[in-house]
Amino acid sequence: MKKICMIGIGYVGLPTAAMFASKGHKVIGYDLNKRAVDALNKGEIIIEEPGLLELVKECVQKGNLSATTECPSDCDVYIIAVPTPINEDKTADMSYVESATRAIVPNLRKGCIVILESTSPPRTVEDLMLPILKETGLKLGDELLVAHSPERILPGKVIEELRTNSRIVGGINEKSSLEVKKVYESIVEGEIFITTSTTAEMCKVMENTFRDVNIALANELAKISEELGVNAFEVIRLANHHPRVNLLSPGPGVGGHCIALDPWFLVEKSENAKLIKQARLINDSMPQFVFDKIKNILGGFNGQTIALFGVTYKPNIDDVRESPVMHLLDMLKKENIKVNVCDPHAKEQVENNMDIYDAIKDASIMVLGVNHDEFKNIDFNKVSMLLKDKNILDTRNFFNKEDIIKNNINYYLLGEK
Ligand code: SAJ
Repeated sequence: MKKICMIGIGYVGLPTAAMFASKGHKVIGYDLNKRAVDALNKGEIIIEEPGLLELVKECVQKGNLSATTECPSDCDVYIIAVPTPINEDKTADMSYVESATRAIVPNLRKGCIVILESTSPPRTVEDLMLPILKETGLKLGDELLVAHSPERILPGKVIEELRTNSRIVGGINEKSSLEVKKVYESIVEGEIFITTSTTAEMCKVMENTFRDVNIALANELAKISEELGVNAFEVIRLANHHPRVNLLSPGPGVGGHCIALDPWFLVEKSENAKLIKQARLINDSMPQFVFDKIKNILGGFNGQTIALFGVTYKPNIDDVRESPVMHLLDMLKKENIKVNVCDPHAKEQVENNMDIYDAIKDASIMVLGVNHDEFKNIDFNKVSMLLKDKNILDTRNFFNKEDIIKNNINYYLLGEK
């Protein structure tokens, strides 16, 4: 059993730390966010993730998991899971990785392991971390083992995916890869593949880029379908019966702290990343596209009320980072209209968060931004009575069209004229 320091106890670091602790390792979370540290020490969490609270509580009670705002000095393994956001100019902000690496330098001794989990532009371990780690005076790859092992967990299914997903371990040499593989073997049931640190970095960024480019294709299909008078979702449903076609779903854009950001790491690194850049721009254009559609349906903005349902970046989570519906909300707020927001998950993230039917009251349109489960059984008869002008725009193909039309509400769908 190892003593592990998890640097960063956010969406990735905390569940990973808890997972290691549940297997008997002694894990200390190190984070500058005092709120997160205090919560963890009480066996509480400040994010929403199914199963995480129970796991954290159990590990804290057993004494295997704790947190601190000071970098601990006597650990065997240091795992860096800090944010890698992007700057205004779309270049990577690597300051958190850099300061985390600097913070551990005084604490590293012979035999220690350093793992970068944060998604990072390819060559980060080689070009940013190794020069700093050299300051320890330890022989890298021999006395100090270093690797990149990217997290690939899907928010909402984090606990399950941490355990069952396969994992890539990219060491700076074979000895590093093999030792780091052993660390993850205690929590990962999936296969663990060994490669170089830069290949591992490239794999992670390409996985999210693959998804971004495919979503961009679906979003472009939605735009073209509106022009040509077809229903994009019907096209996708039918085309996906082809054995080698798997079109994804259009929507109000791509959010989250991963897919909406990571492809820019490649754009920054290479002028050849042309398709990747274009895909990013297409996905980023979707809030404007939805905004224009709403404006069109209403015949312009002049003091109406809009009921906006769901603002998180995807369903059934509380995360609003890079959420395209939050961008849409900001755009709508600048107009001469009132926006009633209803999001049962983003309780604290939006002001005046309303209940379902309070939000609809006197609105001229109900816009579905995110398909949370709570919106599954909406009573459209009641909605019809409460709406001032009877319009619904579904950006996710989530509502039952017949039910809406039956209740004398105009039905509009993203990807259909
Ligand atoms: N989206 C669409 N259409 C789709 C699918 C998704 O518009 O057909 C949108 C969602 O609404 C959301 C965004 O894309 O706004 C991203 O959601 P997601 O569920 O595809 O992915 P994330 O960002 O929650 O998690 C991704 C995952 N990566 C891949 O699936 C390749 C996850 O495995 C990674 O661990 C995670 O990024 C990460 O941390 O990098």
